[in-house]
Amino acid sequence: MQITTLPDLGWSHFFQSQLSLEALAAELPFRVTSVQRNLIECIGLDAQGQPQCLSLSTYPWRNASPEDHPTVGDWLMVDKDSTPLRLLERKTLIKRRSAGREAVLQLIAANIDTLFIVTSCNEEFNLNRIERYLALAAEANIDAVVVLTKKDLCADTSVYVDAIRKNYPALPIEVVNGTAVQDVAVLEMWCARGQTIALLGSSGVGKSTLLNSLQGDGEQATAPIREKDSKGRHTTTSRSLHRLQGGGILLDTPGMRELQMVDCEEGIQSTFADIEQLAQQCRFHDCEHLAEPGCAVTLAVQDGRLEQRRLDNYHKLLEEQARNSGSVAERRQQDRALGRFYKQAKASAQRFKSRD
Ligand SMILES: Nc1nc2c(ncn2[C@@H]2O[C@H](COP(=O)(O)OP(=O)(O)OP(=O)(O)O)[C@@H](O)[C@H]2O)c(=O)[nH]1
Ligand SMILES: [Mg+2]
Ligand SMILES: [Zn+2]
Repeated sequence: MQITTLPDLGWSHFFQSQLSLEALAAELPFRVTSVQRNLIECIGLDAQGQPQCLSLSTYPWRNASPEDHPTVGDWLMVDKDSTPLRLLERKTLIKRRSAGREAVLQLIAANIDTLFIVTSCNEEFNLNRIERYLALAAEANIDAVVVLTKKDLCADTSVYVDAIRKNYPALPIEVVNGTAVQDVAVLEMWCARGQTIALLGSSGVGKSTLLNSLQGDGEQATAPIREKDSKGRHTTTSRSLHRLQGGGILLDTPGMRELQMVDCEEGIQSTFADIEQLAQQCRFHDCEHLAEPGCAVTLAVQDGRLEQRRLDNYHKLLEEQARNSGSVAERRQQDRALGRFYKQAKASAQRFKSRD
């Protein structure tokens, strides 16, 4: 598909308004399409307005905190010699605590307009996981759509739809056979020109299959899931942006084993707004909804208005985000202190040298 203008890549007034007249004359915006360990791929228009891909091996602010590093979906300003200058302010940002022991932030994507939460009508389906993704979207202020795949392999998809609808009556849910081009057409209303959509979901749910069907002639690799437990084989291994037939931009992601919440308190609170509302009727204003007398939340569980599973997940996600936010903040401080130490060491080495 031809790229002739920046809105074809998702450019909008939000980004344009961050540029001075001088910047508009001297710099060019490029959209980050993939980030490998030491290589950032971007796409934009050159000074003549022709599409151009850039591969950047470095950028001047490499030592900045993790949140300031380029991630897929970012807009990067470069000068006429293709030297990266700075990132534009993001409209939205999806992040997690990185997998592994180190308490560091990992950016998943920037400037996403709609999140497709992909899950399938089989054993993979899990309400706790859907709530986790919903909280992530809510925190980032991104509209979410649940895409239920593999309807062709399921006798009754209404069980899955009803389970979600029960707590989220207004949430868009689309049930599709991801391998059928005519079926995924229901998703096109979110995929118009200028829109950026991200796919999130476990390995094997059919994210890359959706991409291929939405592209018409997509070539993203896909692979069958394991028969015994419906688990995927982690076929996609990195995040990448793709242009769709309808004009939108789609981010395919690898199925993540672990999507640990960080800095996500408000997102969790709005995802569990029913619990937050019940909590206002608890006898104690600092009620933790565990075993306190006069707790309106546990009462709702007892009389069947609230699922115990949902309350447990609410507690779990809040605890997890508090723990991760604390350790990530601590790590941030340590990094800053280390940064200051290096700076001082460098300055005194220079002073020492200039005395020679
Ligand atoms: N019958 C049927 N098969 C599907 C559907 N969606 C995906 N598949 C199949 O499921 C398998 C896994 O699909 P992928 O698209 O590779 O899954 P993924 O989510 O990209 O997985 P990772 O890249 O590992 O994260 C492939 O064999 C697809 O053909 C569907 O709606 N119906
Ligand atoms: Mg894939
Ligand atoms: Zn309570």
